[in-house]
Amino acid sequence: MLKPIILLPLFLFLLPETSRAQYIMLGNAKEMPNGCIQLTPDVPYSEGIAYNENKLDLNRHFQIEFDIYLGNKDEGADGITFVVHDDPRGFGAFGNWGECMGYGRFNPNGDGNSISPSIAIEFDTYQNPWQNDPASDHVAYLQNGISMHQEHWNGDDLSFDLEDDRLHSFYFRWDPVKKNITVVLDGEIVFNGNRDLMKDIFSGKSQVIWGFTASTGRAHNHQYFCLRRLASNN
Ligand SMILES: [Ca+2]
Ligand SMILES: [Ca+2]
Repeated sequence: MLKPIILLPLFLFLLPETSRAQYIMLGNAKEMPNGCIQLTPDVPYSEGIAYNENKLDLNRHFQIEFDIYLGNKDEGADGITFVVHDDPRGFGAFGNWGECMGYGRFNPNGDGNSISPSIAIEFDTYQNPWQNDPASDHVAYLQNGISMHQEHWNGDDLSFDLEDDRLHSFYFRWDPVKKNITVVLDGEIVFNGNRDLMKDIFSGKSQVIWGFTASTGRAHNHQYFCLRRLASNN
């Protein structure tokens, strides 16, 4: 077990956009009475996306903390992605349904609809062999609308399950000096990697859109997210 991460003292300044009504929502996304944002209802073939109105600045440190809910049926689908993008469609960008979770495309080598340029963290609750998914639920780092991944995190547990009718705490941290991404789920590091996002992904741009995508297919689950904290060293 990895130890919980101690927050860096840099993250003292709360970003202003913490009120609930500042998401641009597509598809089946909508605000819930409790202030959380639903991405998909518990029905087949649903897709929902919610983007924060305020872009991120990749020149700054930031840490984005949310709770995510992935449903109450282990046989459900498909999962949620946290996405950071500069797609030419801007706040209207979306990817495919089902295993692509509203983010990616079915064929990694094809040019089907997907969100790009981008990075994403998927919280995947349904095994799709075409995307190289393990039998368990898992987390994976994705780039440029490609849902297929070579690596994943499931805690080395083939019974790892995120559809347990619970909120799961998650944070995404960006360090612009070290060019480092850290993702923590329920207190464990599930991704840590160095990427020069501005140079290698976003063609030098520092202002990028961020939010969440989700979808269902034949199998389905209620899926939503709730803000915990946004912090930046502005
Ligand atoms: Ca599951
Ligand atoms: Ca999947």
